[in-house]
Formats: sequence, structure tokens, C-alpha cells
Amino acid sequence: MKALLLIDLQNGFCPSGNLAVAEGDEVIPVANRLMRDGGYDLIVASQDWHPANHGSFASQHPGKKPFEMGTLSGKPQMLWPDHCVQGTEDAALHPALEKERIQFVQKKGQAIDVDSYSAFRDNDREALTGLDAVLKAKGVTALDIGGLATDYCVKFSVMDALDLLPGVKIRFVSDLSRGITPEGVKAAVAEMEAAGVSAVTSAEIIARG
Ligand code: VGL
Ligand code: ZN
Repeated sequence: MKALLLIDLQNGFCPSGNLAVAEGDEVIPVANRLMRDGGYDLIVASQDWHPANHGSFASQHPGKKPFEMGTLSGKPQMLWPDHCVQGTEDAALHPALEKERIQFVQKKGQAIDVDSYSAFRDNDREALTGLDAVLKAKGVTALDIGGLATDYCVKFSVMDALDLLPGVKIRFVSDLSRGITPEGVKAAVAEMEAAGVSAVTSAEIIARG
């Protein structure tokens, strides 16, 4: 049972979005091609879905600017521009994404006092989203993961998948992913590799499975 997990393919992380990732929109046709020709039995996605007063927003921390460090519930927290606010265009999945092929969408980041980069678990590692149970119930044995952004939500999702889905073969789909900073991407790729995750391209998946 082979599954694909698309991370946060939302307007907010594409070039005109509130937390724009350079070339973020270039992964949308890659996602569509993989959904069509990647041979997957199950396709799921995550969606960053914050209340307007989310504690990861710099706007909620007087005197702080986006991309500065702050604290949230006593822990260090990167402060972001307001992004992916529930029900807004910024939070919507990209309009060119073939959403009818996605069987399940896991929303995350709703609790104001904790951020949730991973599609599986809040950053404090206390609350699970429930996506692991969905994948286990379907009998998933292999999971390919990619999307936005490589250095945050993709990496955290990959690392949690290793932890929460023992025995499942996890791969990082490189051309399905873009990151916030080049240094961040380098470090994230190194961390995933060190954890034994192989990187694969969409062309390799389509050619060889
Ligand atoms: C993300 C920062 C804040 C992501 C989400 O999708 O990578 N990054 N919220
Ligand atoms: Zn977010």
C-alpha cells in the first residue's frame, strides 16, 4: 500500500502568499503528475490552518518582526508573518492542484499556543493530529513526502513519519519540495539523510515506482 503525502500546497507558501517560498508554485505541476502517474494507492495532504491570533505570528508579539525569534508557551519560536488564516484565500490549497485526487486532508496549527510544522504532531510533541492513525488504518507500507516548505513542515513531517510509522518506508521527494532558506534546505536534507531517509525525484518514481 503505497501513499503520497503532500505538505501544505497552499497559496500562502506560493509566490504571492503571505509566507512565500521562492518557486513554491513550481511544485504544483509536479504534484499533479505524481498523483496521476506515481502509482499511488492513497493520496493525502496537509493544510496549515491557523486562527487569526495564532501565537506563531509576529503580529501577536508586541515589538517583534516576522522572521525574528520569540517564545511561545515558554519555548523558542520562529515568529512568522500572519499566514494561512482559517478560511482565507491564503490558506486555500493552490487553485491548480488537482484536489479531487486527494483522499484525505489533515488540517494542523489550530491551537493558538503551539505551532505545528509536522502533519503528524504539534511541535511540543504532545498532541497527535491523527494522520498516523489514518495511514495505519489503510495499511500503508511506503510513504513518499514532499511539499512546502522543505526546511520546516516537510522535514518535521518526514522525521515524525519515521517515528510514528515504524516499518513504513519513508522517502523525501526532492523536486516536489521548495524551502524558505537555502541554508535551511541544506540542513534539512542532511538531517533527513542522516536519519536514513532516501531522496527520490518524481521522474524516478514515475519510471520505477
Ligand atoms: C510552515 C512555517 C510556518 C510550512 C508553516 O508549511 O513549512 N512554515 N507554518
Ligand atoms: Zn504555519
